[in-house]
Amino acid sequence: MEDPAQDGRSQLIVEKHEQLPPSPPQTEENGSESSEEVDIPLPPPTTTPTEVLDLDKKTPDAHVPRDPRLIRLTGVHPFNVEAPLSALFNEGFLTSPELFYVRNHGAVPEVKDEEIPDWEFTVEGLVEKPLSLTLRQLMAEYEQITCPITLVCAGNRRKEQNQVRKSKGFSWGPAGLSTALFTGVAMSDLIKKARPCKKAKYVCMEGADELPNGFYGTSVKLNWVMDPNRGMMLSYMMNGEMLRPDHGKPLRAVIPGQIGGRSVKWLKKLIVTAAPSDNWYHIYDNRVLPTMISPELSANEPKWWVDERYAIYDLSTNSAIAFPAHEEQVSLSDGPEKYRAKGYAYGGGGRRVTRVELSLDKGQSWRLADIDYPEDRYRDVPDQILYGGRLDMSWRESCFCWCQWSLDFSVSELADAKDIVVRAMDESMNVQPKDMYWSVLGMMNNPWFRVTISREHDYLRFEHPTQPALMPGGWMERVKKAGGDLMNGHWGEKVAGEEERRDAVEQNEEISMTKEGLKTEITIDELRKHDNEQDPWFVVNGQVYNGAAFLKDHPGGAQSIISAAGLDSTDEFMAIHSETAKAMMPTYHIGTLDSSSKIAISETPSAITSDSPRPTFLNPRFWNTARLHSKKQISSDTIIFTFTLEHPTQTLGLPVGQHLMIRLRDPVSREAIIRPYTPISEITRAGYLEVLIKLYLDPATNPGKMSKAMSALPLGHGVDFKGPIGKFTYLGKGLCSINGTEKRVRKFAMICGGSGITPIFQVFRAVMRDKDDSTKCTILNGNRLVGDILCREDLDALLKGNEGRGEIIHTLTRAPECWEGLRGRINAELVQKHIECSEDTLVLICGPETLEKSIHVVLKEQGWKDDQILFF
Ligand SMILES: Nc1nc2c(c(=O)[nH]1)N[C@H]1C(S)=C(S)[C@@H](COP(=O)(O)O)O[C@H]1N2
Ligand SMILES: [Mo]
Repeated sequence: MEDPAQDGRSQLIVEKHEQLPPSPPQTEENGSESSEEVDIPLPPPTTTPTEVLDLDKKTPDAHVPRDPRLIRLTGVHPFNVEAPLSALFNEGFLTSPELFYVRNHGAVPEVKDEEIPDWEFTVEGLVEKPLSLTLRQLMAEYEQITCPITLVCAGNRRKEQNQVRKSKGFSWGPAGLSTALFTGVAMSDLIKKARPCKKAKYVCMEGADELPNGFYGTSVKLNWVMDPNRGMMLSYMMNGEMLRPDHGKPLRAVIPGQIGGRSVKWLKKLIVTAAPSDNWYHIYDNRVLPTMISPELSANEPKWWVDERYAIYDLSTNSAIAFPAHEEQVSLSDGPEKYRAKGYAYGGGGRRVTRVELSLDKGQSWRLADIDYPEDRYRDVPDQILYGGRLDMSWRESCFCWCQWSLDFSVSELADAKDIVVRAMDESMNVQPKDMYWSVLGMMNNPWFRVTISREHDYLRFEHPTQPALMPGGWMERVKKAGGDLMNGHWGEKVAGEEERRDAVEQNEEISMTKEGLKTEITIDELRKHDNEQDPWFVVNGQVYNGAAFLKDHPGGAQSIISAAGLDSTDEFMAIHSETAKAMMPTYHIGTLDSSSKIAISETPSAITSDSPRPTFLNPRFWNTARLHSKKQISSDTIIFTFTLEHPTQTLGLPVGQHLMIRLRDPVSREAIIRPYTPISEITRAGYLEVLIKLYLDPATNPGKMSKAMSALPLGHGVDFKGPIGKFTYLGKGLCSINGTEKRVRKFAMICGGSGITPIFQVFRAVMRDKDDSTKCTILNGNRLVGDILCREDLDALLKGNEGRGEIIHTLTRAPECWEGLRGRINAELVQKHIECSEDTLVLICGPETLEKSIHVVLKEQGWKDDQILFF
């Protein structure tokens, strides 16, 4: 046999592969034909990820570099991801491999580049001539073809099903599909060569990924494999590059027009059989069981799973709206008059999408959208070799790819509408249904895709049905929270005569914050006159309060009241005050804003706009926006979020010891989520801000709102900050300012736990950095596990050269055996031993409420006075 390495084609492929990142794709002409201009869509620019993300380092996929933009749908591992819908759509017809959705049932098999040509696979079972061959042989001995194909996971859009009723599947948004130019060999060529026996009816496939229930495997029908119109192939190349690890490196099946689950990756075996695959994943995955089969029934009666009629092969007709995007805003006052809605559609089994229709009146009337079928452009060009394979399209009529639709609306008609719905129809007049067909695996979800429109101030706001994964947001969640029944045939909107679902409505006792009988009306002009320190008036929920009498006693410091003077501070107030604090409010209530002032105040700009760049970022009275630059996981539940400030030379403007507020909006209720944090980045650092945040995401303990919102925050997204706040400032050399009064200390006793270290860290760092100063610090840091100790290396580094001044004592409640430090909680004994009560010592405490309370008691017993103790 000829040495395959001498073959021009495989040579070419290897060359291509070695150029990393790949060069922009080119087409190569077929020797005999003259070169002609090609007018076919070519892949978008691509950057091969080269870094293994920190997240993946502790998983079996620690060998796979990935793109951080992908949204993880099943935690960190296994890797199941989709791109943000707009990012996917904006890539155009073809998707770059790094944004291509991934569905991995388990760990990615590791295959080194040099092992690629020797990858072995077999064709066996009911065949006369079983084959065993290498990828090198596949590339050298068979005809190579290239073809654009869209893969779609059967779970695409499943989050909508999960909103109606939890299915047995994780929550895909509408970006569980991607398109690439696949190069390889027609599956039929191999099967023909192996010569199937008469009884043969199916081709089973098996991958190299070993899972809890065996290797991943499934089957397709043999007569479809042999049908050129079905286009099934074995592929090793995607968009002109060898397959990347997540997509089956080095060899996979590509089964066009059918659900992605049939396109087995890391392909090792083709087995020709008389019956469908008995692989566990073929039986218990990729099915649409009848709608009345509940999760319980399906678990108790296995017969539902083995019924081949419920197995999914061809995709169903489907479509979605990409623009307006979720939470997109369109201005009513100073934007263009037209808005172009855009989205995608696909059919199943190679059937063409022949119309896409949109409605602004819930389906009473429809308009035809324009459809662009980029796939057709490959059929029109002369025969040629693309990426070493013959572009195998000129004769094909099957449509294996998504198409893009668009339709122009006037902004005013959008303003009059409540929603936009889209539906697609294929060439067999198969149209998407209005209502969802719920089933236990939540697959093949394809009802009309609906985006709601709401008018807010002078813009329109759009909401998609859901957001992928556990990300909050979408009208389905909102409707459900408001007690709507999503399956009532009207997307959960109230219809006349329908009973409200009481159980779903959250009912909270409201605490009254107004003085009974008080009728005084106050205008915005009067309010604004009181933007001073002597008589600070502020507004919460349209009510006016005078904070003067409370300045000294305010636990958050006088400054935060003064900062709110003359302003509406509803969001911050409601976000950070306890019920006890709210109950105190009637005492300070002095009147109600009159109705025109209420409107005026809600239009107060939230940030000062100025032309010259501001030297410092924070402003105590107004919110300013910084953009999320990156996230770095530093422990199992703690992430450092880095934000970029407005310009590279801007500093934060936060004195040591003070805090800032972070504001995010709950995407569903638009309610502001505001929490105080102390950044961990250097106070003097320009251009950036780093905040360490512990995330409480355990579904068992009701995930925190802020945690959910922060973890769902995409890179590049804006977050609002305001500050500084806090009654304590460290001025340096032992000098502190507490509520405006200066005090000199010789020693700080710092007691903290968990993420309570962050404000302590700022002060500790400032003290330790000052080399010609004698101020001392002792930190008592209590945690559960070793891994829970935050910033440990940074803390230790600060001790260097400060022997005798700084001391850090760790104690763990769940220490491993090898732990040499202290064990147990921070208690009276520990405090007594390490912190001596003295006039010139100040205790700083920050940690969980239980810790703060118990330490307070301990300190009082040991003779400390309240003015020596400061709670951060
Ligand atoms: N070996 C193997 N093949 C597999 C899978 C898998 O987990 N293991 N997942 C399947 C499913 S359900 C889908 S939707 C597609 C996804 O292909 P992609 O990750 O390249 O997008 O791969 C299919 N092939
Ligand atoms: Mo899938």
